[in-house]
Amino acid sequence: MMFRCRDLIMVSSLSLLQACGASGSAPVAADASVVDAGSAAPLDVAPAPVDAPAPVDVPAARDVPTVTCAPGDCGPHGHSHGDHCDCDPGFIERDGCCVPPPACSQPDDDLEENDSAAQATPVEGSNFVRRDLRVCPADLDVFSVTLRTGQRVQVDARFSHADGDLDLYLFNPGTTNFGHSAPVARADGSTDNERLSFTARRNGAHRLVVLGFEGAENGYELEINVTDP
Ligand SMILES: [Ca+2]
Ligand SMILES: [Ca+2]
Repeated sequence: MMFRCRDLIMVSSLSLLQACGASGSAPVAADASVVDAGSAAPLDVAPAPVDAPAPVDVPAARDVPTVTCAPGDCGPHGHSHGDHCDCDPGFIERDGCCVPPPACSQPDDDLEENDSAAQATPVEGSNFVRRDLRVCPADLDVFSVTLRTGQRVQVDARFSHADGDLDLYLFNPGTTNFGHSAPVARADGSTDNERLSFTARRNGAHRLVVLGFEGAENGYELEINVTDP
């Protein structure tokens, strides 16, 4: 069997190394193709093993139960209402079925819990501004804006639509079931920010609802201005 000296880089046989003069007395004729194992790292040697990366803790996936809906019935967590599902609190509509929402990606804002008419955050004064608010999936933000007949309210919600589609709805005083009541004003576009304006026709605490479309989540800034006629 014939060996070339560079083949020896791949083996560890002492006899073969000696045959090529690696430790013998007779020099080996220069050969540009031969790698000198004694002075340079052979190119074919496998790289030193790298320490395996330390395991990383991965949060357990949220355990969302499967919900099955027959066509048109919205499933066990809601019921059909016109062309949409009226889902129970804490559920969102997906393809005609009320299902549990995904988890919020960030902590909610410090006005929580303000998810219902009874829990509404009161808006004081003629100019109200908050810059650190968040709508979590299936979690309304409700504000109470007391108006006198003829007063005008303008509501601005500022956010990036690409991060989550938020919408605004304003309801008459006394409204508690937002899913079954028609708003007196709404702003539900599909671009950045929403603006809603309304002139009160009744005295009382109007309810402003900030809602993520189909369970959308997003942070937002809210400004409410009330002006006299
Ligand atoms: Ca919130
Ligand atoms: Ca919107």
